Amino acid sequence: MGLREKLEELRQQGIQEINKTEDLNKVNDIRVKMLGKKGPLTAVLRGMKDLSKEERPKVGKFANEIRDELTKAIEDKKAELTAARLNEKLAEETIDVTLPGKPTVQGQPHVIQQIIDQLVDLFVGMGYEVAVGDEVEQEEYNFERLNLPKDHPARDMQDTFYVTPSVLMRTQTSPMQARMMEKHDFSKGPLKMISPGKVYRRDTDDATHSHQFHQVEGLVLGEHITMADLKGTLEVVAKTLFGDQLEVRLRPSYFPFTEPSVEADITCFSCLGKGCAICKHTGWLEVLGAGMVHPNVLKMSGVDPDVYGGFAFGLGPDRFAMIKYGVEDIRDFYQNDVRFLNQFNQKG
Ligand code: FA5
Repeated sequence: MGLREKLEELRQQGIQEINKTEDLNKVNDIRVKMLGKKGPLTAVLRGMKDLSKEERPKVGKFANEIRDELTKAIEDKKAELTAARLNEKLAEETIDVTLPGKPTVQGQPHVIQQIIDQLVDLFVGMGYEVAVGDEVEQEEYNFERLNLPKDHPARDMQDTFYVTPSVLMRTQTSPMQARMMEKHDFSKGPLKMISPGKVYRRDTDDATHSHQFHQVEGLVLGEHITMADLKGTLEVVAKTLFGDQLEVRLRPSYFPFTEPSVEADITCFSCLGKGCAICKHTGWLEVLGAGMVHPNVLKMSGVDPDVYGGFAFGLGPDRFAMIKYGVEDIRDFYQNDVRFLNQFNQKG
């Protein structure tokens, strides 16, 4: 067989092999096999030295044409198979945009935080500033500065978690009274502040007591502020949160840092005043303590009690939430049961 025929045979064989392969890796093998240094085409070209001078350029030209043709066929095949592979992949990954989406679970503020937010809105609307204190507090601010010297029997009312002998988990938000009044400049007007936050007590947990709960402290100090202002303010709070259905009563009480002192009760939501286990058969639920700020407290924070005075209160948003939503056990707020908490989804 002459070189020409051999070349022609290689061409046909090559084209056939390329055409029938469906595997991208094999296309590369074919290229190496046909056109590589050890391949038949190179071998044929090596044999050209035995050809006559006239034949050599013709066969050489033919051989080059075949190499170009095979190279092109290989490149075309490669492109075809690459495109096919891509299309296959795209088809596999097709997204059905008509499928319903997965709903994103959206959280919401805790129900007690919702009550605090409502209270903050109400008081900010009445011109109060909001001050947030630390949950870890110095004993001095939590007790001494509130007219509760060491060994004062009233300390027993708030059994305390101590961190060090002089640092504790605050038992009330009242330390913020002292912290705010000691830095207030009365020449710029009265002090009106609320301070929401968590407090801690070694209380035995029951339906209305938790060892960790919330308070919102309120303090208004200035000239000519009376108990009537306190009563009016508390009535606005009760009306805003509970509407007109539930009654509020003020009852004389005792706090070392207020004189006179009161506690406010709201009609028990469960028995509507008849008496039940939740209200310990009194018909009322205690929601806050309040009073006119004691002169000693003012003096200790550098405020002249002969010129300035006013009222303070500390209310329990946990109890507010119980009353507003008819929750019979305060501990439910702290168990993180999403089924319970989702009932208070503001978005409905
Ligand atoms: C106080 O803590 C005073 N600091 C309140 C105060 C402030 C009086 C300013 C005068 C002037 P008392 O211990 O009563 O007071 O608590 C206030 C409110 O916190 C209670 O009315 C109640 O709503 C809530 N509370 C008290 N203990 C608990 C508890 N263990 N669990 C849930 N709520 C509680």
